Amino acid sequence: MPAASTGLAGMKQVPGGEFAMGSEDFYPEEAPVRRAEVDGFWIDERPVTVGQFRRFIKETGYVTTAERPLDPALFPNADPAMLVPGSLVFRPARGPVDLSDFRSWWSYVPGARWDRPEGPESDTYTRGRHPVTQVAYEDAEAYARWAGKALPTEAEWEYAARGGLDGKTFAWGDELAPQGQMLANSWQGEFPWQNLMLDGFAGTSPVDAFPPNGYGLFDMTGNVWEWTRDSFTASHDEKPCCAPPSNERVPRRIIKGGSHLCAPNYCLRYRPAARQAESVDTSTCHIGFRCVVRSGREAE
Ligand SMILES: [Ca+2]
Ligand SMILES: [Cu+2]
Repeated sequence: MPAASTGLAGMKQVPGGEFAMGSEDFYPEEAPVRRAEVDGFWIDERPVTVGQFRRFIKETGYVTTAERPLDPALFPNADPAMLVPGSLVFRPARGPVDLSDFRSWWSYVPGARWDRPEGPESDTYTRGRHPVTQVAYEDAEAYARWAGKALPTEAEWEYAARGGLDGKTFAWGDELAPQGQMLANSWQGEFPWQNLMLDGFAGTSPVDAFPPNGYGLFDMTGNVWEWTRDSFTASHDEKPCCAPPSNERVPRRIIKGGSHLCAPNYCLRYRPAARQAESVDTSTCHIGFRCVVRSGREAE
């Protein structure tokens, strides 16, 4: 079927099938490895970009979660002065810090939003081809609805990320950097202070900066975490992750793929099996999303 006329431009068809979901080699929340099955679907080749999101905002006037006032009931311990629209911004530490205290690198920045991801002084003029960030779950859902699409389930996302390579650690095989070549945007060096940028990027990267996986999908690993529609229900303790800890007063969804903040000394989540809980109202500078279309239905 002609993709452009059915709203499937920029998407790839992923055949249905069965695969080994999860991993037993890294973090407890990924285990056990189990057989999972997905029906065929279409998925965006790339994360939704700042440019695409800008078009959505222009056409709909949509106001993102980060631009709305906060509900004090959800943040009983917060300084009232901080209950103003804003979002979480990563700032590298000056040197080694206690990795159990995320406040050493996450700051709530009033005025940070999708087009000013680091706060009012920042902009996205040169980042139209970077993934949009500072989007909460509801914002991703609103975009998907507008585009006639939907958000992926975790199984769909992981199946797509594996690109047909069943049971491998990474989306491209079992080695992080084959022949020394970085194949995704993560963090090399000691998080959160020493960003060696062996992959060429300190923060986000253009959505086609790294080779696609076996299904022709870009950035299924690293760059930005991606929202899935599945709720996070595991009962294990949360292990340290580059994503800010979730607020348990708020429903949580699963994010996948890891980000430019995943580092060997802290968060080995640049893998298809990796997963993390995130509160639906949280937006940060390293969470974005991509959409799916199932059976052509969402695009009709
Ligand atoms: Ca990087
Ligand atoms: Cu991480």
